[in-house]
Amino acid sequence: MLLTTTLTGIAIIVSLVIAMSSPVLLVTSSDQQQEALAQQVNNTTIPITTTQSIMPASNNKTFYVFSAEVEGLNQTTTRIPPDIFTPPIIVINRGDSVAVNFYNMEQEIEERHSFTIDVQPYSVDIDIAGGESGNATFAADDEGIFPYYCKYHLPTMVGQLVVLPPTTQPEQQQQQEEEEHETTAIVEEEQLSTTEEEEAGEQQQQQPLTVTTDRESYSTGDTIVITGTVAERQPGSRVSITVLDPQNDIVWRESVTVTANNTYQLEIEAGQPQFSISPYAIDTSGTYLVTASYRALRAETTFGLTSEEGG
Ligand SMILES: [Cu+2]
Repeated sequence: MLLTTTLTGIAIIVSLVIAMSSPVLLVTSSDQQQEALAQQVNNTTIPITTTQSIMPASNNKTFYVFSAEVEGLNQTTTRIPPDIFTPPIIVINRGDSVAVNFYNMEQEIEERHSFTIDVQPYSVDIDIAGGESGNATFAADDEGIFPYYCKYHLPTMVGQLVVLPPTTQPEQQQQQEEEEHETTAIVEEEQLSTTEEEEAGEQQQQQPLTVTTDRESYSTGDTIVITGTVAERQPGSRVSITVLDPQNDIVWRESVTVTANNTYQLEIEAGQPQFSISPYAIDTSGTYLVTASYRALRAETTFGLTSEEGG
């Protein structure tokens, strides 16, 4: 008898939870059950608490991203690699804390893949061998669409990090926007009161990020040496370097490790593509733009190329 009573009690609590989440069920319940429900509601509030805690508001977003392959792609005729990301799109809100767990699904250890974001303010580089996994966490500080890519499988292995506005109430949002406008106004005032000379002096003292090439211009076959410095370094810090050709096509995209004395270096042979499948190389005459990205920082320089093929 005691056992039966206990079981009945559990059954009532279970049906109470179901009834609360579905008003239709409440309507179809028998009178007896409804009486029992009314008693339970008076006696305990446990099921109500349980129902509320099922959906906690959280700004922590965790994603699992995998390397994948398009089956049946003919690399020889298409001249593109079959490698892709799954998923190709990650959607978050500004203010979120994001964790990305990246899995290299290759069986061969030499088949590396990377999950790389190097558009400010984001700086992520999970670069792993076949069969490995790696992770990165970062705060979603800026709204917008930011590309993520694999350093080894452009142009196909790319994706988009979509950062939407925060999911706050309209009143809160308005307040935030007003605060942002005030901050912007103050910054503008400061910039106006600073003379160009003062700015130049400050930059020389503590350049947070620099980039330079060893020469101003090169010819086909020359080695282009890109070097630079960072002011603040942590073990494993990497600088991402992008080179745009005179037509604004990306001809090189690579990240390099910052050494213990806060410098970095990348050597590129003019005329050679970064990957055998890449349609672009530093091989047409004109001015090239070099951009170095490091955390939220960005630095630029240019160099010229005189193509021996007369291109
Ligand atoms: Cu890859």
